[in-house]
Amino acid sequence: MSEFKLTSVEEMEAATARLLETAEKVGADTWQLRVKRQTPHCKFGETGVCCRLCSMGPCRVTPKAPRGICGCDVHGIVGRNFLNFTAGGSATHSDHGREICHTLHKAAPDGNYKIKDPEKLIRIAKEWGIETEGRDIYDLAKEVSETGLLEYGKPFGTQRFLKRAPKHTQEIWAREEIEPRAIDREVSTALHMTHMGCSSKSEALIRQSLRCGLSDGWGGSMMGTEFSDVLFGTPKEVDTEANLGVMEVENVNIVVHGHDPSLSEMICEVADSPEMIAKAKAVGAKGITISGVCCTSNEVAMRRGIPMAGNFLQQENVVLTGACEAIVVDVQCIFPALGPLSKCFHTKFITTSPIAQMPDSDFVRFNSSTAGENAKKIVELAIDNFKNRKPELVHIPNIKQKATVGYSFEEIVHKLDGVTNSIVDKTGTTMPLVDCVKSGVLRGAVAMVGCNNPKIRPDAAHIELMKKLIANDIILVVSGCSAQAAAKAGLMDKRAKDLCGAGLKRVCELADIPPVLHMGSCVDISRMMVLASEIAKDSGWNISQIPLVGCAPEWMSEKAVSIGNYVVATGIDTYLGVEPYATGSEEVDQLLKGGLRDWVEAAYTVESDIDKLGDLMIEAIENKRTALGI
Ligand code: XCC
Ligand code: SF4
Repeated sequence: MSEFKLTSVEEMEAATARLLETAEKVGADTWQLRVKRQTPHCKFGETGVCCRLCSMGPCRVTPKAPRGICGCDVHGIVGRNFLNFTAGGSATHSDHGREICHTLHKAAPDGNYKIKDPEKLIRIAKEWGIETEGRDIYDLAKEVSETGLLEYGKPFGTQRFLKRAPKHTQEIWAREEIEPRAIDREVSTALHMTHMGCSSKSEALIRQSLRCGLSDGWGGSMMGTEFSDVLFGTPKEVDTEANLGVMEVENVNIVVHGHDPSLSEMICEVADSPEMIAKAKAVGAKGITISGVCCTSNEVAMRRGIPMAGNFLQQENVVLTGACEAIVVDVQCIFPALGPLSKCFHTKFITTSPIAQMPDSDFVRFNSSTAGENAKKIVELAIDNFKNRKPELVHIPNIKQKATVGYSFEEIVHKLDGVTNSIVDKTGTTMPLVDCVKSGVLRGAVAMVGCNNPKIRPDAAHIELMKKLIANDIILVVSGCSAQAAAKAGLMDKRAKDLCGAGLKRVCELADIPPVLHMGSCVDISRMMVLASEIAKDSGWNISQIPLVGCAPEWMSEKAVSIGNYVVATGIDTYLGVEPYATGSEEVDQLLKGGLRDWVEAAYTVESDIDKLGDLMIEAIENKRTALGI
């Protein structure tokens, strides 16, 4: 085996710079150019003080004009904007979860979608009080998915999955009146509250932001994760690779991008068939390479070991290689720029969802009853396109790292069993992890998630923070584009244990894991909620007492704010590298960065100096240890 060395951010930037030369040659527009044209950003927008919720406006608050025309003050305007932003994120994640419920409903023994993890389905059915004895598994899937779909609009009660949380957390949610009811209701209530002439009290708006976030994390996202596992298998440890070098010059390259595994799973399935491979060979390719971008990539990497071409701000790079026959997208985080960009190359930009339709794309409507045919059509389009490559534009950066991924909650528990050496049987629990934290072998954990954002040097914050934390014996659970940053750097290679402090290194050796554990896509942050809950139950600590913090150093999307809200509302202090648009109101800002602690025992910290952000997290973890007396 060759010597292990991390890929530096500089090396990644050099690879990008080379691709940008191609962009210039073909006259392509790239995000790097658009950032320049958009800078500086609008200060009113950035601080959240602009309101355009009615046509008397837009109103923007300044010292000279402290209220909108309706009389709303800055706290109301900033609070409403924050709630609106959250509602957008919650709706998006939850609608993804709903699609998965529908896919599960369509599962059939002879259909496009089958059930790969029946045990998990039975476990959820029992959890929800659904009769399982003697039932046909597909019949059960129908009832469970229908029950799941009702979680979106049921007239009474609260989310079923809330019962997974420790008692103390459930009591907080009840006390603070933030238990999410039906998922769609929380989004509707949010939009109702922000309508002209409704709520303008910042406290009420932030409270609903938490509730709406919780309906995502403990509702829609959690169903998205759980039912994806039922359909496509609960992730287990699997080896893969990451960064642009996973694309293969002699193969037909299909890049899957977006979020919903129903599409990408089917593409992988079809592309693997002897029929398609023969077709690829017939056009002069050696085979077919599927790789991924963004969370869809995480989904298929976690379950199939499909390589990850890159994360959010690398999506244009895959086209710039000149070797991408098709970039196939479903929903979320897809740059509309891919349309015009693909026109500068031979690449087919294939949109598939009515929810994400874009100009300059080929629309192949994807639908769960015709999924097999749709996927076949897409793969064939890509194969036929191989001959249209322009050889003079082809350049795939020779840059990739090995990664071991697939750490679902179930897999983490399974791996932890390897660490157990006590007389008392602790298998099947998080106790080995708790013991390591108690003894100080591990100082704690950070859940690092989220996107890239050009406001932060791409990937640098993720990677530098991870390096710093593991050197301090802090283990990482990661998801989304943060996970891909880690994988590209090499931090998911088990050999990265050598970069850890002595304690974490020992844990990695005993459990045979890398120090940075890939837990999946953005909806899979629900896995982290389950992990935190189980640690709390096993240890007897409250979630807020666990030496654990959340972090999104390069976040950008509405979904990220929804996530932040449910992570904080679950009792986990959360550290951001980019300000949410809320600094324009001292009241809202102080609530988010401190006041929330009185409600849910956790709050936000925002720090754009990344090194300082790392220090603050380490300090918080150490403080939690001191408070526990460990
Ligand atoms: Fe999107 Fe989920 Fe953000 Fe990446 S991390 S840019 S939301 S793909 Ni979730
Ligand atoms: Fe202006 Fe009030 Fe209308 Fe907002 S709701 S645009 S602050 S008048």
